Amino acid sequence: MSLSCNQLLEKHRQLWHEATVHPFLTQCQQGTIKAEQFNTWLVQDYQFVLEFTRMLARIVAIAPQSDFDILLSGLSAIKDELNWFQAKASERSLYLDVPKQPTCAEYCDYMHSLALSPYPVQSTALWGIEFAYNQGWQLPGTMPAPYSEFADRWGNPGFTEYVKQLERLADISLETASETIQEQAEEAFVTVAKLEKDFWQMAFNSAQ
Ligand code: HMH
Repeated sequence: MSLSCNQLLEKHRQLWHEATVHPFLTQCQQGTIKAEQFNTWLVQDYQFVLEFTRMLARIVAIAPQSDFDILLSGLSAIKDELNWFQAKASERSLYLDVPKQPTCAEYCDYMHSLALSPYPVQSTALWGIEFAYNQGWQLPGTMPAPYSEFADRWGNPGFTEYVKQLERLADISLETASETIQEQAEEAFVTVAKLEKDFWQMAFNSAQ
């Protein structure tokens, strides 16, 4: 029987909860997150997105042509996202060219290592990464300014639709994948979930 994204969510419900529900996000929603915590997240996530861009480009390089439309729309949206990060950092007088904290570096190294995995594994990881932010930023409910803009970036209907399309691509690729590759895809999903949780915790820990 073939594995699906939905099965992964059901099988690893607790882990997924920890990846998408965190005091960092709850405190954004309550307006009580400290500037130091939010700014740390912002600059580290910019570093993350730079590496994520490369990961997505490598996925395009091995994707079936039928997946190009969706993947290329994602790649094109990232161009806007990187510019947006630069604008947000500038508003906050933040310097973006910072060293990666160990957790961010670990996540970036992991994305790099995925290049060695077959398409169904990379496709599942891609969906997991995007779905984590799509859910994480939406689950707390309406956020106050200035956080509403961040919640909207990953929670807006267009992005939600994009993530659904990524789920479909991953599901289709898993349908014909061998059992070994399906196991690798599950491992990738679990790793992404753990790294997402660690990433929130990294930013949250930066408060004095
Ligand atoms: C840590 N995970 C992290 N950062 C992001 N920007 C996303 C997922 C969504 O692209």
